[in-house]
Amino acid sequence: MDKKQFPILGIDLGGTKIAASIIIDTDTIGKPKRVPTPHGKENIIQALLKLIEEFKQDNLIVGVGIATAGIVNPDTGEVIGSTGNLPGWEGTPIKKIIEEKMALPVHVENDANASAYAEYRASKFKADTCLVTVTLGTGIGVGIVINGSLYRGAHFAAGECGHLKVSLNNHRRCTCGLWDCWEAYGSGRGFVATGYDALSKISAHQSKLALKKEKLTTEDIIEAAKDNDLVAKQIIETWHEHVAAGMVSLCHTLDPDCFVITGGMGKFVDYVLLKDLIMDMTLPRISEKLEIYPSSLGERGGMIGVAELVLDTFNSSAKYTQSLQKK
Ligand code: BMX
Ligand code: ZN
Repeated sequence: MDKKQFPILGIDLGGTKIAASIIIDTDTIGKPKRVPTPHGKENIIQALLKLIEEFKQDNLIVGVGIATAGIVNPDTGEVIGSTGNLPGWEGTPIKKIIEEKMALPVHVENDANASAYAEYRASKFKADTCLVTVTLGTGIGVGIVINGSLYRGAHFAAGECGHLKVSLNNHRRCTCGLWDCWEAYGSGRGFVATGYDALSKISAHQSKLALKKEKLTTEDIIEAAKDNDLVAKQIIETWHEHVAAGMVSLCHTLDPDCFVITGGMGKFVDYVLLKDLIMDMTLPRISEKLEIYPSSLGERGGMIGVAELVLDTFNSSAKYTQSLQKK
């Protein structure tokens, strides 16, 4: 069988949900299966094992790729850092645990890195020098592809840009324990926090959102904005300013060809507004030719990217064996 045709189970483990699908030749087969991310390390491991078992029953699988939130050492397949978005996940040797239980080769990668790899490999965007994906989800994850390779940093933490400091006010605490991280403002959680901030100053006759003061959701705000609620529209605009703030820092650090926006909150982005905000706050040399695109792969990016990384490990070990045989 051509290695491209090897069926790999790709799993994307985020702070809110786990999604999984069989990947063959860089595409998902059928509709991805989704389950809510359970609380705590043991429950997450059990959920992963259950999903893999279910897929194994109906499909031939030759490897498993797990794209997880958290800082990952892809060589050992261990989660070496994690925020409160996945409490207790730090220190989990996922590769070892799953390989022992399932007798299948496993590759583990940070979720945002896996998405960036998939978007780059899908080649829908021109990015000769640097492609940056921004995953707007429970947190904010960033994946950086430089000259065609994933950039992971000296401690595998490159792209943990959700924790860029975007304010000096000590106003919002991030789930990582630091203050005023980008994701405390620009993620789905940050969006709702901005909503609560806005609602603290208004009454029900100014916006019907005030009735949701006890339990506000992203959908409440989006629906109210569709009904022309001015407070909801302002919350959405402020969220765009927050998303832009971190991207501006990334522009000045990396000078990318393009950004690709992924994650559950990506569908709420107004690309014209976001580009305008970024241009206003970025040196002209950098922003003039900068492109910002919606993801070409949607929620499937993480699974596809990590499945491609599994195949890469097969290819590099095959090359290693061949080189030994030649000696
Ligand atoms: C957090 C961090 C990142 C992750 C990002 C997006 C943890 C558990 N997560 O900044 O590693 O890439 O969130 O994660 O440390 P998601 O859950 O929104 O997909
Ligand atoms: Zn943080």
